[in-house]
Amino acid sequence: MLKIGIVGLSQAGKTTLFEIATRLRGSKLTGRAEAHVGVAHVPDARLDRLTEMYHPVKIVYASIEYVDTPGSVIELARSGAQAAALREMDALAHVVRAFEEATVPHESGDVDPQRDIENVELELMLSDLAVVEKRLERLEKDLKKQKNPSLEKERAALERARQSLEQQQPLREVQFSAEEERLLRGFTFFSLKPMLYVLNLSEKDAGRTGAADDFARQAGLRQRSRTAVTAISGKVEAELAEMNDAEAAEFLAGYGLEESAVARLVRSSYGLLGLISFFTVGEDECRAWTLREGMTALQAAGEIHSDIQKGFIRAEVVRHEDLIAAGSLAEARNRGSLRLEGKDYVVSDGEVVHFRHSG
Ligand SMILES: Nc1nc2c(ncn2[C@@H]2O[C@H](COP(=O)(O)OP(=O)(O)OP(=O)(O)O)[C@@H](O)[C@H]2O)c(=O)[nH]1
Ligand SMILES: [Mg+2]
Repeated sequence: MLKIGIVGLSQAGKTTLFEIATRLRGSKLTGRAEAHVGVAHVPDARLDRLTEMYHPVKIVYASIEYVDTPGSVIELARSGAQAAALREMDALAHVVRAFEEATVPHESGDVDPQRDIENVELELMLSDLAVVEKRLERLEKDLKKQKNPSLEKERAALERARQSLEQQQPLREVQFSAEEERLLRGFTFFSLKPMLYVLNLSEKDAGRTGAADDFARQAGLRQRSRTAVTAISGKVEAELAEMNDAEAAEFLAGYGLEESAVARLVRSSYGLLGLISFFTVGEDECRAWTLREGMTALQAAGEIHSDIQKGFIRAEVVRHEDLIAAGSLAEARNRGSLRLEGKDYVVSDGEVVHFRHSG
C-alpha cells in the first residue's frame, strides 16, 4: 500500500489531520497508538456507480496509508533513523500552519505559511544534498580504480541532482530522463517525492473554498510539478468527524460547503500525487486498486496477487463508463469496448480490468 508521511513543523496540526483522515467512514486503524499508522479510504464516485450495477457482497475502496510523524520535520530529517523511515514514504503531506491560536505557540513565533514551506523544503534539500555528495565521493573513488559505464551514468545523474539542489530547486522539478529517474530512485530523495501541501486554516476561514488556490498562486506553488495544495480546517474537520451523515451535512451547509475537506484531501493526495485507480468487478466484490501512473497490466496483476502476476495470460480491459453503458462485461465484449491486452499494457485511470491467468 502507498504510504504518505504527514510532516510539518511542530504543532502544525499533523496529528489532528492524521486522526480525522483515518477516521473517514469505513476506515480502520492499525496500531494507531504506537506507530501512528492509519488507513484512509479514497472516496470514489466511479466505484459507487459500479457498485450500483453489481450489488456486490463487498465493496473495497482504494486506500492510502498515512503515517503521522511527531514534532518538527526539520528535526526528523536531521536524525538518522527517523529520516530513514521518512525516506520510505511514497509521498509527503506537509501540514502548514495557517491557523491563529494564541494558546498554541508557533515554533517560529508567528504564523507565516510561505516561510514555513520554504524552510522545510530547504532542510529536505540539504538532507538530499548530503546523500548526493556522499555517494559522489564514493563513485569518484571507484571510478578512479576502474572505468565503468554504468557508474559513469550514475555519476552524471547525481551531478545533475547536485546542481539542482545547489540552486535550491527540489528534485521533483527537474526533468530527469527515465534512465536518470531509475538511477536516482534508490536514493529515496525527499525532494523527489510528490508533495502535498495541506494548509491548516483557522475556523473562520473554513468556508473559503478558494483558499488553497489563492495560496498556491501567491506562494508560487501552482505550476510546480508533482506538487499539490489543499486546505482544511483541522478544528472544523475534527468536529465533523464526530457527527453522523445528517448532522455533518447540516454542519457543512452552515459553512457553505458540500463535502468534508478531508474527503477532498484524501482524493487529492491520491490523484495529484500521480496515483490512479483500476477496478475489479463482480457479484462478490467490487474493488478499487491503486497504481502509480505508468504501471503495466503485469504490475497491476501483482497488486492483486503474486499468483495472478506469475500466471498472467491476458488482461481484459474496459473503461468503467463503457462498462456501465454496456451493462455487463459480456455486452461490453459484444460492443467491442472490451479489449484484450498483454503484460506491457499501461493501465489508465478508471479502467476495469479482468485478469486471465493460469494456476
Ligand atoms: N484553532 C485551531 N487549533 C488547531 C487546529 N489544528 C490543530 N490545532 C491545535 O493545535 C495543537 C497542535 O495540534 P496537533 O495536531 O497535535 O499538531 P502536531 O503537528 O501533531 O503537533 P506535534 O506532533 O506536537 O508537532 C492542538 O492543540 C490542536 O488542537 C486548527 O485548525 N485550529
Ligand atoms: Mg503530533
